[in-house]
Amino acid sequence: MNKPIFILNGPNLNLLGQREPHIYGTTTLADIRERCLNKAKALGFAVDFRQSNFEGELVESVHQARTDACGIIINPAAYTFTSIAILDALKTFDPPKIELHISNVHARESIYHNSLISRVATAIMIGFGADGYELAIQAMAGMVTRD
Ligand code: CA2
Repeated sequence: MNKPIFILNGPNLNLLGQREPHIYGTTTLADIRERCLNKAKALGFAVDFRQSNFEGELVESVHQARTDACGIIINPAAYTFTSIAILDALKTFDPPKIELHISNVHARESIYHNSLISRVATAIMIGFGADGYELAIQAMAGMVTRD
């Protein structure tokens, strides 16, 4: 049995579906979690799905993933553009890591253009809305199985 895929979500994503539906859609994070569990199960994987508004907590999840996860899918939200701490933590995680954004960050204001996390991501999933999570799980399953 594979180790679980860690799916890590950054600040404010707990509010998904409640504000700015024109950008982030109407799906809640609880809905996304449910969809992720089902998608992973169908592919023979487990998922450990987390959200935190705290940078250090996300760093600690990455540290835990070093021993407990087969891969990381991370939507770092605003920390994408600011967090050298998360970048450094991800550098210590060798298996596949997918950076994910619900919205197409490149079509938005320039503050959303320069991802620090992309420097170390194995792959990037951007702009597919909530579906991006299931697409990333599919891609992750392929990468982990090939490795
Ligand atoms: O599109 C994404 O997934 C983002 O990572 C979301 C972040 C944003 O800073 C990134 O540039 C792109 C923001 C998440 C905020 O989530 C909210 C949810 C509901 C209402 C307001 C914000």
